[in-house]
Amino acid sequence: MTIRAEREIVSQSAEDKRSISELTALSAEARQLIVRAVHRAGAGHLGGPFSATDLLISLYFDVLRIDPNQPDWPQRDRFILSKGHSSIALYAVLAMRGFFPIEELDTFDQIDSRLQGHPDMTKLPGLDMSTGSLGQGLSPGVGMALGARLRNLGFRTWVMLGDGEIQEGQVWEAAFTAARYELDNLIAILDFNGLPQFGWPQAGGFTRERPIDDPAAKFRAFGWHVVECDGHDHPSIRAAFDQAMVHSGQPTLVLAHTVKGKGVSFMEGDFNWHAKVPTDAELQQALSELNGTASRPNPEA
Ligand SMILES: Cc1ncc(C[n+]2csc(CCOP(=O)(O)OP(=O)(O)O)c2C)c(N)n1
Repeated sequence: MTIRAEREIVSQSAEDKRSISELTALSAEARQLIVRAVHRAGAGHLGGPFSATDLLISLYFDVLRIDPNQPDWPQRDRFILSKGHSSIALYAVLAMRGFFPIEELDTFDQIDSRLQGHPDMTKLPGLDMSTGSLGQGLSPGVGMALGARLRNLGFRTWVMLGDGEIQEGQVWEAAFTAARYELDNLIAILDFNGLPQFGWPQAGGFTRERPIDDPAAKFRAFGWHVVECDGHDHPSIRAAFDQAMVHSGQPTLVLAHTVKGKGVSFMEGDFNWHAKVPTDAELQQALSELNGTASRPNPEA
């Protein structure tokens, strides 16, 4: 028998809601912070963080019930970045949202930094799970959602997955369990950019890894409700999140169609930018492309 927790509307209050133009500007600002941090660190990922940026901005500035001044607030919505290699996107958004100073992004991936290449929840406030080994984030998400139900807490648990990541078998064990327990307080977001990393080496470089076929059908077959959106269009993202939040009796997958490297012309759709550090010239070009819509002026322009 399923005991459903008392549900309440857990999105942010009306005064916190942002306009589409504000969200778009925040996305551009986040991408600038991301590319600067990776360039400064001389390491990190860009393709996956850029495909996830708009989804993260929508969550943290428009949807999640969170309080940066109380990162351990028991009623907060939980968020797990299962594709943990995209940590710099989450760090940028957390910093912009006030969880820690934006200047701390300069320490990304340095020894003793709280901002490691993969998220470490024992170090950084605002993280609900440590991730990085792909395939492992949905399982604790199921546990959190079950815990919320058992304690009659109204929070939701959100988990972001990569399409390459869902080749991992553990994802499907968790997906099966979530549907079996009708966890409608669990929402997975698939950042479906269709470019995992790279395929097999061959003369002239790596082959492109074949994208996973029809993930919507697979999640539906496992008992999930599925909604699709354009993962770079804020109204589309928000509509999908709204649908996910009101659906009952099943967990929901938000299948977000995205572009790897989104926002910088020479990175878009090129798996070589999965984890590549821009040169000084590439950084400047990226910043100037992103600068047009950023909400704060670029200090390096
Ligand atoms: C278990 C595991 N195997 C391999 C890796 C190395 N790895 C890091 S990112 C990545 C590709 C992930 O592709 P995808 O999930 O599509 O992420 P995105 O394209 O959004 O960056 C791989 C294989 C890892 N982190 N964990």
